[in-house]
Amino acid sequence: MLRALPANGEGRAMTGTLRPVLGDQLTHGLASLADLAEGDVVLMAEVGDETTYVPHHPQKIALILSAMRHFAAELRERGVTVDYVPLDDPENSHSLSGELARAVARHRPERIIATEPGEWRVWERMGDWESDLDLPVEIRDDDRFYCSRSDFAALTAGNKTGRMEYFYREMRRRSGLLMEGDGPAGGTWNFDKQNRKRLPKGLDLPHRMRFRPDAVTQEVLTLVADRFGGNFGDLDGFGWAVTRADALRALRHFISDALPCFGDYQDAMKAGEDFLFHGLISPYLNIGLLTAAEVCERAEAAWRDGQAPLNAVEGFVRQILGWREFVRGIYWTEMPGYADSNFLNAGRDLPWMYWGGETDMRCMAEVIGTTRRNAYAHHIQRLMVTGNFALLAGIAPRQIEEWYLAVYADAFDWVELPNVHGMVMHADGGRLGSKPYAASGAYIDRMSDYCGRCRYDLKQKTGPDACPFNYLYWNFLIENEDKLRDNRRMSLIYGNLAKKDPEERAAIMRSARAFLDGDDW
Ligand code: FAD
Ligand code: DLZ
Ligand code: SF4
Repeated sequence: MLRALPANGEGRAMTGTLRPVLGDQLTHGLASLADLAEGDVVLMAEVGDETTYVPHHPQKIALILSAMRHFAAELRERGVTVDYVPLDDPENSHSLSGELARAVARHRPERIIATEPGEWRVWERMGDWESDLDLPVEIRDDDRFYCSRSDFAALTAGNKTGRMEYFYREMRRRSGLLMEGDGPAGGTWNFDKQNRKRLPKGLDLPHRMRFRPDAVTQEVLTLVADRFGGNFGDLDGFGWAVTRADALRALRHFISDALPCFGDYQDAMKAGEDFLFHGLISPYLNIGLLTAAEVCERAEAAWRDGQAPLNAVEGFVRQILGWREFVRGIYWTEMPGYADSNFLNAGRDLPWMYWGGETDMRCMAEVIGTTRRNAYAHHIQRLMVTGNFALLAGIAPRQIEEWYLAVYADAFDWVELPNVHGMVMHADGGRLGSKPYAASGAYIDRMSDYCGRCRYDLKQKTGPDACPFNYLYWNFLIENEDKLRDNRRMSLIYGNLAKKDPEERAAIMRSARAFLDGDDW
């Protein structure tokens, strides 16, 4: 059991520096820990505000609290003084700022050094620390990313139309990853066209490494079950790594067993197979157990050693060096206004099926099922099933954003918000992606085996038995015609819509209205 230092700081010697470390900053090389000195204190606090700002999946809370406790123990083993405030400390103020103030009273430090947080909400509060605490506060850049916030702003300044692909190429040049001389390895920057295969029948899938909870994790699981057991999501079967050593094992296992096929089947979905060839490393990257640089470098080494093909390694590196860095840059350059935009004026309430309610749509049931079981779904499931549905049904951006932020173990505002608000909902009017990823049931059928046993008929376009994605797709295009018709990348689709006669359009809109106003979902 971890205990806080006594709350009464009277009579204590003045400490050098107080260094708060947040639950997603569990990296020994963290910028604010770089010059730890004798007499410094690291503060870590489990607080109610962070465990409840959305109804997090219980596995996400357990992962973070257990990883925090393990990280604190590792720091202590290295001789660092850690002041750790557990969730059930009766004196706990349950806010990060409150715990910092209490720790200042205990230790009377000369100054505070922190690393910038991953959320605007926390960043704003950090801005008040200096005046509230009457102490010098230094906030360091989070250098666990390839591209700092200021670098991104400079790189994309005056270039609002700058797209991920352009940014990614620049990051390849700057990092030297997958480069041959001045050009991309293999002669092309992007192997996406090779990376859209369906899973062939009978293909062997790798057995994925999961981790048995140790005594520390068991204690956290009991606490989480007790306090957050009513949140959406299963806690049984918790198998995430909670230490850097285990996260490194998971990474090695991914690179040897799954990375070689990652590219080919990156977009594929299969009922009952939750992980396929994906990395399962985003929670570790996002809380600091792994760094982006080591992950990309190890993947590149696998290609250079002939253990994985270039289309797989490039596809994987692009997700991290390209997308992950790009969405973070968008978040910090566009916040706080970014979250308020609602380009398509979407406003429907999030249906109960997202929180576990019954649905006859097999694809939705599959993706929400893996989310409940694992606090995980892979990218195409998030984008083209639950995300696509929210886009087509016109769900209010804030409600669907809250869902994504709550239910995935890897969800932090800086990465979740641009993916949902921008990539999925097009609520930013195209700042992140040039067009909405809207798709009918045909896409889901092409990339999965979900449709075969669905109660809805993929072949029917309208009517009570038709696949809802079919008419919702066209209805979405009709409803948003004014806003999307002039988008150059939508011209082909709007050309197809123009070919539909008034009767067909009316049937589409009738089916959509009947479905959306009904109680089938
Ligand atoms: P892999 O498929 O193995 O990919 C490798 C790594 O690439 C991931 O671990 C991740 O770090 C990175 N990556 C891939 N795509 C993206 C992306 N679009 N943005 C940022 N990083 C990416 N990722 C999060 O880390 N946190 C989120 O809250 C999150 N929310 C998302 C919400 C939606 C609607 C969508 C469409 C995507 C979201 N993603 C998010 C991106 C992506 O789905 C996850 O990173 C990925 O599924 C994590 O699983 P993996 O480690 O097996 O990834
Ligand atoms: C997500 C999370 C949770 C569930 N709990 C804590 C916590 O108890 N203490 C803490 O320091 N951090 C926690 N976090 C992570 C924070 O929410 C995260 O650091 C901020 O959102 C900034 O990214
Ligand atoms: Fe989903 Fe439509 Fe396929 Fe059913 S038929 S699984 S609703 S895409």
